[in-house]
Order: sequence, then C-alpha cells, then structure tokens
Amino acid sequence: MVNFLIFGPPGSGKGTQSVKLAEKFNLTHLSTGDMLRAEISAGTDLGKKMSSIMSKGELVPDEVVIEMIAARIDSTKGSSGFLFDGFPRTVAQTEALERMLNVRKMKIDSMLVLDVDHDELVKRLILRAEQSGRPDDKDPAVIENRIDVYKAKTEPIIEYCRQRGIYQPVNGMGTIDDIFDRLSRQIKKQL
Ligand code: B4P
Repeated sequence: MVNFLIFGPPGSGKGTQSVKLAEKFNLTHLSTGDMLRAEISAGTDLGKKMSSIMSKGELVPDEVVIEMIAARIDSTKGSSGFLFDGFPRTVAQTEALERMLNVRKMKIDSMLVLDVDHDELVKRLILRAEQSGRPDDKDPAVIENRIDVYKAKTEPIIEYCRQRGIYQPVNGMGTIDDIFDRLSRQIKKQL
C-alpha cells in the first residue's frame, strides 16, 4: 500500500482533486471534512456537537477525527493505498496517523501540498457557498478565520514532513484538469 496526504489551505482543491485521484489510482479516499458533514446531516449527537465548531471555522478536537480515521483504516480492503484529505490538520494528528500506520506496517509515503494564492482561495470558497450552501463558506470572516487557523495549526505539518523527506509541493493554481495532471505525475512516481 502506498499512502498519500493531500494537503493545502481551505479551498485549495483537496476534496475536488481527491475524488478524481482516488478513482484513477484505486486509492481509498478518506476525508475528515466529509465524515464530519455526514454526521451533521445524519443529526447524530457527535454531528450536533461538531456543527457549531465547524461553522466558526475552528478545528474539531483531535481525538474526534483520529477515532474516525482509525475506524476507516481497519474497515478498508482491496485498495492500492490511502489518500488522506484534510487529515491530519495538526502535528498531534500527524503523529497519531504515523502511529496508526506503523502498527499496521505502513507509513505516510508522500505529502502533496497544493499551493494557491490567498485571493484565489477566498474567491473559490465564496463561489462554493452559492452552490453548496456550506455555512463555513458563507461568511468572509469565517473564511479568513479558517485560513488563519490553517497557518497557525496546520501549516507546521509541512516542516514536520519536510524533515521526513516526503514533502512535495504542487502548483494548485489553474484549471482543475491542469492541477489533476500535476498531482497524477507525482503519484505515478511513487506507485
Ligand atoms: P474540509 O472539508 O477539509 O474542507 P476545505 O479545507 O474547506 O476544502 P478543500 O480544500 O477540500 O476544497 P475543495 O476541493 O472543496 O474542512 C471543513 C471543516 O471541517 C474544517 O474547517 C474543520 O472545521 C473541519 N475538519 C475537517 N477535517 C478536520 C481535522 N482533521 N481536524 C479538525 N477539524 C477538521 O475546493 C473548494 C472549492 O473550489 C470548490 O467549490 C471547488 O469546486 C473549487 N475549486 C477547486 N479547484 C478549483 C480550481 N482549480 N479552479 C477553480 N475552482 C476550483
């Protein structure tokens, strides 16, 4: 199994690209954002608790997402590897993921980081708000908070992965197809 992180600020296209990459390379796509939104739509107790945190653009507690991911890793069979989307988002989550993979004789093989300009991120998220109605996309102040939270809590993972030699920056500007080609080239090198 070859395991990838797809990484980048909110609106960088992680979710958009992950769906296409998972299909092309037979990877299991695990998105903590999608899992949390599924809990909210299903009206579970967990979803109710997480909904107010997410609508402010804050991160949900590490233990919530770590538990969700562990359950999915163990129930997955028959794929070529995992594509972790939006997870990890803190160094503590990264260390937890490494431990989970290590005990299962796996590792994080590559971290693909989408680089996108700040103004482009805001533009994409405002446009998505019109289409999806996601509460965390509607308010420009919440979008800015998500970008600030990314810089403070999530971006330090880049240095952590750089030291492990798995950091691979990818230009995330341009059309969805152009970015997909760039990411596909990086993934092919690892498979
Ligand atoms: P996520 O679901 O991970 O969402 P995201 O970071 O906002 O978006 P993504 O980068 O996937 O953007 P997308 O492809 O959709 O997180 C949501 C929230 O969940 C977080 O704020 C947090 O509260 C919580 N959460 C999730 N995981 C967590 C964790 N591990 N720990 C703690 N909390 C967690 O692209 C955005 C838009 O741009 C789309 O409309 C798309 O169509 C468009 N787009 C994409 N590529 C484009 C391109 N090349 N050109 C033009 N538009 C493009």
